[in-house]
Amino acid sequence: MAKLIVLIAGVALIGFIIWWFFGNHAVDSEAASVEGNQQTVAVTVKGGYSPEVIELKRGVPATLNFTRLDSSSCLDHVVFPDFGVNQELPQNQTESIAIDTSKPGEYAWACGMDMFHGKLIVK
Ligand SMILES: [Cu+2]
Repeated sequence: MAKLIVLIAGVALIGFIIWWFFGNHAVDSEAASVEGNQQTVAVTVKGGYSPEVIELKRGVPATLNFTRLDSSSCLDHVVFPDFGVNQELPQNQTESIAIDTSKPGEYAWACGMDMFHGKLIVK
């Protein structure tokens, strides 16, 4: 009986480890929720970007709401070179950034020093 419990606990632990490493955490990706003719995604800035990959629907006006919780000055700007955006992100405030979704493709964004990265996928 004790052996069985150990076995079950072991299997559960292995399952948890597999989920932890290979589950949804692996790529922190999110598709925008479309409401009417508008899509929005909330991005939390804390030691990086969450989600760091965002899928947008082509042709639907998109707004990204960045909220910086991180106190590091490294993350106090977010830059979208393809859209000519260099937005300041004051700590504990939400800044909205409008994204042009007319052209499908992949668009990278980064912090002001190009150390932390994220990606938009318009399709
Ligand atoms: Cu930085």
